[in-house]
Amino acid sequence: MITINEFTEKASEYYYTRLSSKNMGIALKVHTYARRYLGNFLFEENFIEIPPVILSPITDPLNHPTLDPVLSCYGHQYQLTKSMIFHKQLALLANSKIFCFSPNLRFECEEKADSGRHLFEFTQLDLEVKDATREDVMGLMERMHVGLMQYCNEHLQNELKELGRNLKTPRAPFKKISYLDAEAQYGSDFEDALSIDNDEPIWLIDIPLDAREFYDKEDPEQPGILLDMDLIYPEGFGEALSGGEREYSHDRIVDRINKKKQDVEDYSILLEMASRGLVPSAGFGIGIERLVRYICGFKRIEDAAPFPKVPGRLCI
Ligand code: ASN
Repeated sequence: MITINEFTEKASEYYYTRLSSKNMGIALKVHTYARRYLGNFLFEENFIEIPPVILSPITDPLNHPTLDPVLSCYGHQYQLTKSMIFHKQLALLANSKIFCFSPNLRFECEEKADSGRHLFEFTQLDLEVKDATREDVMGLMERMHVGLMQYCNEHLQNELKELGRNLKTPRAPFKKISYLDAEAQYGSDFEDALSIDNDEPIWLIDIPLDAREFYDKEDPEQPGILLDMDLIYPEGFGEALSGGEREYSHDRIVDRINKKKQDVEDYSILLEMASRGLVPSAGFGIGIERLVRYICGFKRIEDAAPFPKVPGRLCI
């Protein structure tokens, strides 16, 4: 364990050098342009922006273990948001298309730092659409992504040149591969191989039930397979987003929580709301720092954030 004095000395040099570098100036400009483009795009599509939720008794259980930070407030237990999945579903009672630039905290294991694409605090653009299918939101993402690449090439020409980045604008529709086909082709650790092997973004679809959380909808035509998807960036940059159609009926949600061997008690508020009636929907979340890293062509995600939270490290 590093002492606070050692940390202060090392950290001040690290942050001073990075923050005053030319690349950080460019990364923050790319961040600004990307957020502005995405927000405007969704505004034009009649989406309503909802404010982020930081603390709640319910948050995304995720499908992999992370340390659960719990905070006691006014005698109640709150968690820090890992994703706003449930709040998105609930917000659809107010408006039929919603989005949020949502700060998330996921205390991942230290080894995740090696991937170059994990931070334990990050922002995702999380959106959800009432009565939409998976294909509807995939189409929305394709239009938004293609538009953003064009926008960056048009407005950030000098910055991309300075970084030596040749940012390709892909053509929609993007290729699709099912989870089981990807596994058969590349082995169980297929995400990197799939990303390296493609020079345009590629959809990973039909993820098996045990590989994802309980809230993604099971395909009635393929039991055990979910109506969900990831988008994988090309050139080895890995996962860009994940999303899907959602379970919204009380009994289906209970069944899926039980299948995951999770505790229905932990989701009593969600279940109570579901018994009053939730709406069918589909949506996804795009990691913003990963997006900035991709646009800039950086090797590591730290370079895409001014105050990156690297798993296992003390960060400011
Ligand atoms: N935001 C993702 C979704 O909409 C969930 C996640 O971040 N795990 O499916």
